[in-house]
Order: sequence, then structure tokens, then C-alpha cells
Amino acid sequence: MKPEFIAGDEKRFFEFIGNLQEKDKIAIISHTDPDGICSAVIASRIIKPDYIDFINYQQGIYFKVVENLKKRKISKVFFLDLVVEGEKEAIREIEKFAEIVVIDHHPLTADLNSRKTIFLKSESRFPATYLCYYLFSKIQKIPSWIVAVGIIDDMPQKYNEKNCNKVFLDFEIERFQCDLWRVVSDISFAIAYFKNKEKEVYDLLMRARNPEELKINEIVKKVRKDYEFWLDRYKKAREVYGNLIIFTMNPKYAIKSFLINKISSISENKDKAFIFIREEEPLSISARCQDKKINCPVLLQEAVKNIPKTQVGGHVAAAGARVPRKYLSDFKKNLIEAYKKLNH
Ligand SMILES: [Mn+2]
Repeated sequence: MKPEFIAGDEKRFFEFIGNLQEKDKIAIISHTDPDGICSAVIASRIIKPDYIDFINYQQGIYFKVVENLKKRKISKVFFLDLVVEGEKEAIREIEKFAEIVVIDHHPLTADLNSRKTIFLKSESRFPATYLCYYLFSKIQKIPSWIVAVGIIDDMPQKYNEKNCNKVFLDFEIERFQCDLWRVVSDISFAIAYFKNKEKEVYDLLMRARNPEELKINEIVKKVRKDYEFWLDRYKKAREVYGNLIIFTMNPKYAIKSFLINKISSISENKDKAFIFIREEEPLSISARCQDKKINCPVLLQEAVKNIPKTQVGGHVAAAGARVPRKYLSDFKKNLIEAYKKLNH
């Protein structure tokens, strides 16, 4: 399956890679999820970055990124699995001192190709890991299990415990014998464990020649215990309002997205809307509706109405929000009403 780029020119990418010089200072900025981390690992095998950082979208984050790149005298920047179209100003600022490659698959909102920027964008259905594999494996062989992990995690509607090995055939990646599902969930747990220190997971993946060499059993055990506890709580304590399901949780590790992805992608749950709330300051809220009957950002936007200092973002089937903790009950009340309204 060859990815189709809806913006950008592959040829320019290969010229860019061919023109990299010893004196270049290279940075990779990638997304904090498995797709982003695996993308960074694949790219790093070939371009040997001097600086690497993992970010998640939040207000003002690109301002910090620009400062960091400047300070480190970076001359080439790779943005992977990140939406940068809303950050035109930051991109134009970076172009004053560096050249840029963007490889992404989130919905296209603007074409940022310029003399200094190679902006490669595909449709959402091709994970960034796969785009990186497709491009970089033309230069050097890439270990297939790392590619498989990134793709599977990005496609919870398609891959599960039983069919995950199909990824090798579906994406024409060389088969690798291992308990692939186990590796995928172990990596997700490791990311939860190292929340905000995702580079640790990247380093583990860079060092390991095969999944056995990851040696993360102890870490995984801790997070899995937390995960199983909250999965059990979910079964007993979730609030059900027709097809709207709300669950408030207070886990030790960052397992909320993993749990909501797992539960919402079960086939009998496809028509339901899920809202998981992590009790921290501010509340961290995830919304999922796999069949897209409910538009998640619209639902959340309605639910934060009249609540100060909130943030909402995301895609139709998966979105997130931040709400000050003291407004938990207002948020829930609004949410139930908004759901009723949107479901009619
Ligand atoms: Mn992705």
C-alpha cells in the first residue's frame, strides 16, 4: 500500500536528505504518542539528530520550540506526526535560521510548502510511522517490529489482539515473529509511565535490537496493575445515560487514553459516546465516539459553555478538553444536556 501525499513532493524530500552535511545540526520534534515516538525512531536511524523533543499540542508550545531550536543553533528540523498548520508564524520564524521537513497525516488545513519547508501530508489513514517507514526505508533498512507498533497503535479501529499480525501484510512490512500485541501494549504502558519524559521510551526503542531487549517488564507490571484496577472500576462505577457513558478516574499513571481507546473500540461500543475524566488540576477529559454520530469537539464545546478557563480540541471521533477541577459537576450537567440535544 503506497501512501498518497496530498501535499508536498517526495523528490524534494530525498534531495533534502541527500544534501544533509556533517556540519548540520539536526532536530526532530515529534508527537508524544506511540505513532510519534516510532516515527522519531525510524527517522533517527538515518538522520542521527543532535536534538530530539516530544510535544503534545498546548497553547504556546511552539513558542518554546522555536526558542529551543534557536538556542541550539539547529539548521535542519523534522516535525513528525504533528499539526503545524496553525503555527504558520512559528514555521516562518524557524525558516529564518533553518530548513524544515514536516511529515504528517492529520487533516490538512493549509499547505506550508515553501523554499525552506518541505511539507509532506497524507490522508489520516496512513499513520506517520508508516509514512516515515515508506520514505526512510528507501535509504536504509528499518526494523519492522517498530513500524508495526506505531501503525497498530494509531489504528485502534482496525487492529486488535487477534488480528494485529495482519499489519505486516496490510502495509507490506517484512514479517517479524514476536507477540506483537504484547509489545504494542507494553510500549503504551511505558509511555504512561514516562509521561512528559517520552524521550526515555524513544531511547529504549533506539537501543533495542528486538522486543526482548526492551527490558521494561518491571515498569509495565506497575502500570498494568493500575490499568487493571481502573478497568475493573469502570465496569462497576461508570455512569450510563443512554448511549452516553461517563467515567471519572484518578489513576496513578497516564492510562486514561489507553483505557478509553480500548473500551470505545470494542465493536458493541461503536455507537456510544464515551467521556473519561481524569481528576487532576485542571481536569483532563477525553471524548470518543467511534461511529462519529456525535461530533466529539462539538459535544465538549457545548459542555464547557459558561465555564471559565477551558480548552477543547481534536477530531470528530476523538477529542479532549481541560476544565478547572471545581467545575466538574457543572461540566457533567452541561454534558448530559448537550448530549441529549445533539442526539436528537
Ligand atoms: Mn499519528
